[in-house]
Amino acid sequence: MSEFFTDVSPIRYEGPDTTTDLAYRFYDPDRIVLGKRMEDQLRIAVAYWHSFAWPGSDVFGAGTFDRPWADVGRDPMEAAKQKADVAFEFFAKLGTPFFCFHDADLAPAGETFAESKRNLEEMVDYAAGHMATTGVKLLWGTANLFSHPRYAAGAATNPDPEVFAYAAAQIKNAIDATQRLGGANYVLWGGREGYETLLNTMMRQESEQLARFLHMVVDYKHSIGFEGMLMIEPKPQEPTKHQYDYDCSTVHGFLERYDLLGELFVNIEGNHATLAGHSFHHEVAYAVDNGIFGSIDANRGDPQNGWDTDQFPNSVEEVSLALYEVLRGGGLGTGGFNFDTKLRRQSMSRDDLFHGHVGGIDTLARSLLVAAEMIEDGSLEEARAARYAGWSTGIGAEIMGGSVSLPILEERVVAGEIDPSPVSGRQEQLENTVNRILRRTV
Ligand code: XUL
Ligand code: CO
Repeated sequence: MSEFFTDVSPIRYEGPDTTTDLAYRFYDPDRIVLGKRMEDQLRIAVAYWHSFAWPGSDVFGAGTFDRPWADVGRDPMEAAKQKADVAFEFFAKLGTPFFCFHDADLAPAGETFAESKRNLEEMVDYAAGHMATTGVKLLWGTANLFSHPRYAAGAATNPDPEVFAYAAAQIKNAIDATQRLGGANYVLWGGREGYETLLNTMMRQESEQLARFLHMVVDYKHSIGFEGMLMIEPKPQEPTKHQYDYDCSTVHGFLERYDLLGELFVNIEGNHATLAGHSFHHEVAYAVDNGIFGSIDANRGDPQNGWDTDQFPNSVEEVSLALYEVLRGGGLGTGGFNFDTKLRRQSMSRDDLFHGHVGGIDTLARSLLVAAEMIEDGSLEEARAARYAGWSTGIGAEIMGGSVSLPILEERVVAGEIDPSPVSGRQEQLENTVNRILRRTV
């Protein structure tokens, strides 16, 4: 097997002052942060699709990247094997512990479903071989239920039950592949589970179908003893005009409505949060506070574009705030940080893939150090707790305990026992605290 990234040696931690371009300045896997190795706090994964299956095409132009396995005319299984060789060379040189994949990234579709299944099984065995030699593990697997024309009107939410059935067969095999590779979790991104126009859409019917599909997935997971989390990845739109898994709060309501809470969690993507009009911080805080947090797709959007640009994360402040919430909630569990990131189309040198990941990984590492310092410093938490202190005693505790009614409260207000006075929210002071922690930590 010949080397593909001939100009790049394994990336090492060299510290903040190194002059080596492709080196980690902050990602030091063995460094202990809040009692755990940095590698185990972050659980970083590389996404197979954007980095190896996507040729750098966009809606206006063809692929620009140097990806010989994408050449038409190649034998599809030979090409898939070369792609896997290169992907695992990349994972091993980057030195990160995990990868993530869609069934369609790993193996080519065959002429029939049975042939596609055989291709996937063969490629899963092939990937298992690479995993054994490199020690790279699988953070999660997923099924591509959105690219093939049969899924143009959705998979589980398709008006045609035969498409639902086909998607069910496909997802079963993708879960089997994930289990066979020892995957820590399984993800469902509802790429086209939404609509283009309400004129042809029965929304209620489609939600019932989606719930049925998810119940079948949950039942199957239990029947085969798969122990990882099942996760939904919220996204508000793109490719469809409106997607049902709009954001964390919408997914939470859906899970509650269809009795799926505790079975499904969320995989939160930075750029999906901003597309939904939220901050990344908001989405993570919502999920952690409501017990549905699962994992993260690390990336960012471009403030001038309204679409999913999937850029490498580079804002330590943005990621620190999200990581602060994750750490407050007890850390990542079986989740991780998956680089669901695309190079820009002009980044066509082979080593650009390393530059993108190394910078993104150092951003996560710096953010972890900042978030850990926010926890250890404690002043943000103290201020938040102090703001709500009134709810644990006196009138606050009585209200939440359910022992007082509107008339009782009215009586007390009339009697002058209750006379609230506005208090400062201290926003600027808290923002300054964040900046001071950022500056003194990294
Ligand atoms: C699409 C997206 C997907 C999912 C996996 O926006 O984020 O790559 O992460 O299907
Ligand atoms: Co994603």
